[in-house]
Amino acid sequence: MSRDPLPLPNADLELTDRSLRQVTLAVENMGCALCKYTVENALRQVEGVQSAEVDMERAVAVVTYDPAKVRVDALVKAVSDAGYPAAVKE
Ligand SMILES: [Cu+2]
Repeated sequence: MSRDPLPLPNADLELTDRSLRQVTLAVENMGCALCKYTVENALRQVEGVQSAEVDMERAVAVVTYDPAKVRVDALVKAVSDAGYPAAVKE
């Protein structure tokens, strides 16, 4: 884990830890704040997930994960198992 105390100017656009990857999942059937919470929570409980943020307007979940610990398939499955059909967004 890197502990750089100085955020990069574009830290929100850059992954500070190069071993991590980011994927955007298209998520169906999210209708309210509880859905957002449920999907984010399902993803955050998967080992290897560093962060998960749902954007309700775009109907997506943006997930930052460690590819050495978890595969994208498992992220899709975690969301689907929580009741929200999901797929990797191209
Ligand atoms: Cu809901």
